[in-house]
Amino acid sequence: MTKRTRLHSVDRYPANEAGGRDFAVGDIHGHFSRLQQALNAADFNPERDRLFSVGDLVDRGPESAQVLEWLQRPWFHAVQGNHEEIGVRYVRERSISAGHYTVLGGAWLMDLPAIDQMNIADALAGLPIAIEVETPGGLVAIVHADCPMPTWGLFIQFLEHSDVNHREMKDLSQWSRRRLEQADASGVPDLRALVVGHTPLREPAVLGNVYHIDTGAWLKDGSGRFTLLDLQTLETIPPMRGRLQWSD
Ligand SMILES: [Mn+2]
Repeated sequence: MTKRTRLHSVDRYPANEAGGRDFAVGDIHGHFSRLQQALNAADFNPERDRLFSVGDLVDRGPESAQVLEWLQRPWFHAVQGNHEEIGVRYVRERSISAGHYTVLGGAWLMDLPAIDQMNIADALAGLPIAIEVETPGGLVAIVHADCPMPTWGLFIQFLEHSDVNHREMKDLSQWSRRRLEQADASGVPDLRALVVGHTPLREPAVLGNVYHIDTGAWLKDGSGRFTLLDLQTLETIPPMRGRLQWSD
């Protein structure tokens, strides 16, 4: 009864030694064609550049089933978002109802043959909660929604070593909007930058050293776009209008 599978917590990447660029991108939600267009516009070079996703690769958009293809690309690395977590729960535990999952954009998965559902659930379950990337300016970290502890080091230590309240900490890291709601600009002291998505914004928002980069490329009304954050320069493509620090 007490079967406990250790969470796949953190993947670590050394600095880009191919001389290329490292980008982070916000929530994709099944819009891989739009993502490819954004990469083309940035002259993304798959031989040298790397792309890190804040998660929520699937649901809502029309191309969610391409997720396995993208996860196999050697230059593409993603953390697990709350939508990946929900998909895994639907396939493995049925702990979310079909009706609820449909509302969240999961019909594409429910429509697939069981074997495909299981393969996708395996891939999504294997995604890390956090990614760390070394850059010349210091450590940059990526998580779907937030670092829910006072320091990154404490959070990672907790993810990797603690058995207590593990679930709650993971949920906070994938669901929290606290920093934006409270306009909390205190940042994460032991990182150069933390990059998150989860909350669609008209413009990227920087709160302290926390970069919120989901600019709603997946929104149905077409009002959004992908923002690519260069992890070495912390500049965005397209460029931010001014250097947006959050204000009220
Ligand atoms: Mn999300």
